[in-house]
Amino acid sequence: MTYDVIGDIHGHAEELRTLLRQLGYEERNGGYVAEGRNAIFVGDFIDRGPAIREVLQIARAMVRRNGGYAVLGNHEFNALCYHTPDGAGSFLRPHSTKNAHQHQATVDQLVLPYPEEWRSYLQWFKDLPLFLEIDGLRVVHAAWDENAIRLIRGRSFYDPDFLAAAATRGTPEFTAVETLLKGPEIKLPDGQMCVDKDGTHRADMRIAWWQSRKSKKHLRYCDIAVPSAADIPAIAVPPEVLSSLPSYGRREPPVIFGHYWFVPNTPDVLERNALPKLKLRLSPSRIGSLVPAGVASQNFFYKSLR
Ligand SMILES: [Mn+2]
Repeated sequence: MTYDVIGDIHGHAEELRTLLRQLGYEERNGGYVAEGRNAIFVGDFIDRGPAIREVLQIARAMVRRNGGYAVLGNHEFNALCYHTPDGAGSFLRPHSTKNAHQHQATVDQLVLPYPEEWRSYLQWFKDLPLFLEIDGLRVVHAAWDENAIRLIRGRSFYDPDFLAAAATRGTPEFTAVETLLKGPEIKLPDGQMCVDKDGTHRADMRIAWWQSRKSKKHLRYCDIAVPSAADIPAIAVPPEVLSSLPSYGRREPPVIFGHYWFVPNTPDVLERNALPKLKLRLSPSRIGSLVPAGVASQNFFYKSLR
């Protein structure tokens, strides 16, 4: 079986269709099929783009009828929380201006005009796993972390208590789900701030969890930040912080993830224009192609662990 891994689509159905056709898939039963091939979606189907409903129709059909795979993205998790009452007059994800803005395209295109259908997608999101292992390949939306996986293994968002715990900052469930779907972060030293891609000043930074840090005792904040930016301090990370960070060993199975926006030449990460290399580095029987889907600025990444 050849797997086609498809990254964060975010409502870009036209690009998704083009991509599937390019890969040799043909439309059938609302989804797409190709002999001897299967799609793996890494989550983030909704928000942003112009054709969110269509993306969900295609992806769900492919997973349900054609044996495709999908994991949950942080945008789907956020939507579940956004539309679930918290029992105290609000929702598990508050309807703040920022949260509403992030989810607006989905609300306009799907939640309001097709409420029944939208409810069926909320149910489907609950079916999606937070992590997957297929044929020696690992798949997760943002970060593979054994501690997080151990904690949530066997649990499902059909369980309202689990969903509520995962939406409540400070619980172990919140931390685990946050790590898998958004990736690990640490505080910058001495109250320093950095500016993220949206221009927001932040006191914490995302870390490159896919690094193997085994033999590296002395790393600076700028060495482990993702994306690396000029305003991340070149100060040594204290050993106790370093040892608490998730990392990914070189001997662990290949892991595929989406979510991140990388700058070109990020070390150890292959980007879309490195596709020919990828085929050399991973058996083609495992992965047919590794392709970005959706907006050009959000690429899909694969980390070779050899
Ligand atoms: Mn994401």
